Amino acid sequence: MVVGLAGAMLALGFPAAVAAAEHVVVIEKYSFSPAELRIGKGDTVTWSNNEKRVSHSVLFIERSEESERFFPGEKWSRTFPEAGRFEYRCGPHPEMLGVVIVE
Ligand SMILES: [Cu+2]
Repeated sequence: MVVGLAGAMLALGFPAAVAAAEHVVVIEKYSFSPAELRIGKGDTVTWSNNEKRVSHSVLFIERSEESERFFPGEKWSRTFPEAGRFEYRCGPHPEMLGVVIVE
């Protein structure tokens, strides 16, 4: 029986190649939607400010890492190469909370 390379790799437990995905979190009415987002390693999340006049940022609480403030119609993206739980809030509006869970 002849087994192709792909079949042999599957048999050995190699995962099929999966392209990194893009996800969008909409910011509107002072909230992140979805507030909880599960993604895969290597995926990118883009936060899109859909407000009428207020700017926001994305501040990763345990990492002291904050985006620039971005204004209505603007976006900010980050890629997540490592698994983990990334809780964040808006810098200027601490009541705005979200989390990215990288699996
Ligand atoms: Cu904000």
